[in-house]
Amino acid sequence: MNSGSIEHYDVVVIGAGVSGMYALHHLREMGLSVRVYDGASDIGGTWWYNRYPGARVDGPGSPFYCYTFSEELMQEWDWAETQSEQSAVLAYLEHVADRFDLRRDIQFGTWVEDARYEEAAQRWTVETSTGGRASAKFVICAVGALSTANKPDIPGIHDFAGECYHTGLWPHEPVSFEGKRVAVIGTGSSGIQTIPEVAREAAHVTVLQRTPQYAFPAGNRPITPEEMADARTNWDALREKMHANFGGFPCDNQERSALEDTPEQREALYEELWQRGGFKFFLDLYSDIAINEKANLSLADFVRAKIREIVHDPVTAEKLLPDYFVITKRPILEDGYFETYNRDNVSLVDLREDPIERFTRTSVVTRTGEHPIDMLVLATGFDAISGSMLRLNPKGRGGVSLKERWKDRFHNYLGLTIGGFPNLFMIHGPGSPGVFYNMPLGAERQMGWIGDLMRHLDGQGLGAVEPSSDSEEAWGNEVAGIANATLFPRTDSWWTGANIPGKPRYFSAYLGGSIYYQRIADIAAKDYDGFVFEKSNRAEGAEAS
Ligand code: N01
Repeated sequence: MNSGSIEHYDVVVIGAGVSGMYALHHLREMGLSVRVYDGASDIGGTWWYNRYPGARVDGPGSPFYCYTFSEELMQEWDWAETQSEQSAVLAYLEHVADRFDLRRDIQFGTWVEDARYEEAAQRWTVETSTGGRASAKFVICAVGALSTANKPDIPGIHDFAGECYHTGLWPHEPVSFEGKRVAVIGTGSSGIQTIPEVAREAAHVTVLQRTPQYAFPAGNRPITPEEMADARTNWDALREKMHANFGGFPCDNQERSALEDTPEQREALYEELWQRGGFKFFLDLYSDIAINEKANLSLADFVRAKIREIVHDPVTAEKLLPDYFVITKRPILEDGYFETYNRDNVSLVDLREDPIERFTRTSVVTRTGEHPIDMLVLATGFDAISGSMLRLNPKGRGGVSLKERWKDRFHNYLGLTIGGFPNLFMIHGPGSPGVFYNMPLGAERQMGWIGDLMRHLDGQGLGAVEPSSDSEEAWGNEVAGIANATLFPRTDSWWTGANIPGKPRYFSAYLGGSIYYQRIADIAAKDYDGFVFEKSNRAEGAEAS
């Protein structure tokens, strides 16, 4: 494959996380030559990086947060707990890499520093941090929806001389909190998983909270051998159910409005779900919690009452009460988070009334005082959904960069393709259900669709495909239309880009996973309606591979 200083492939895949790993497997099955690049030293993506204490699957969890493409894989892998810890998910992904011999086509420790479309050749050229160059007809961006760490720019933060860690870039060596005064910024999923773990060891934990959050009991428990056996026996039916479900999990879609029930009936359901715990809380809820303000308030009030009940100190409890529409920020699963505030070694600073002014070498200074600290944990999240694509910043037709193209809006069609960037595909990009869907299954389904389009191109002697600007605009309107019928866009969140200063602010994910997969299948069936194709510039048989 190496001709001079440039290597030729059919496809370059960027990222060896859950999506990139599947992309590699699928493309190989199609008989294509593939090179995968990843900056990390092994597979896993998000699961490789996010090793902070308490990191666990905080979605519907095992055994259904997994690939579905291989019956054998399902049959042979045992999951121990419903909310698998990070090391268990990584062990599973390592098993997948071994079983399908993925690593031989992955170049680790390698960042793609430039990806550029060569219009005459109808190919992409990529340049890497290790000095390599590769050319490919197709590029798949499996760069992760939650992988570009958001590090807040707070005065003096770089002067802080103690240990400082971001949850999404956690060290591989053990971190000890023993006897230390630790400040944690951030109370999203990562912060809420980390804080109780740190508090168990540290001398003192100061939680610096900007937005109080609704968090729900994780309900983590062992998966019994009978449950695993059941899942295996009924795998085909469960997989079918996953395909039909809104979020890609084997659950029934809910159709009942919260307002059909009396307040007592609602309370009883919320209590039952709260006691059971787990992400199924949201999947077994009423259908209109994220749509109807009154329905939403009924659940928000329920959770606020729970926080008041759990947290002993009423002043602290009051600071912990969220005031946005429940579920309109990513729902969080917790394990002893609110109870942590009953410990003597934990204090809460409400940054809305007492903001951070600066860091010194040894402390964080807020408006009302100075907090001496030995360690700072940044649980401040990610430049989500679009951030990793922008970090890659491919250059499309005419050398136009993605940063230019996405200056005001993340233009795309089907969440998979971008006008002006022929033959480049995204997995879990803006405009797709991405983070609103079971991500391994979503990666399989998106990659399957992309693979079919590649086959279509090669079968028809076509050299390039990209969406028309009309289809991008119509898709953007469809995504916005669905989102605007809900309460989601009315809350500042990483879903709306509000966590990153200067980022275009709007809700960019396609809500309604199963509908999305039907939509993209229908478009393929209509000869890829909305796409513009270009004949191959190469003489027949001259395709490099
Ligand atoms: O990030 P987040 P995360 N000053 O953006 C605060 C997935 N996940 O890493 O809410 C002060 O949710 C910010 O405040 P605010 C999951 O989908 C999965 O926790 O913006 N505070 C917020 O409290 C999740 O939703 C798993 O006002 C600042 C926090 O930092 C997603 O990843 C585990 C600040 C960031 O919360 C992201 O979760 C963990 C500033 N300058 C996460 N900047 C598993 O399944 C930010 N904040 C294992």
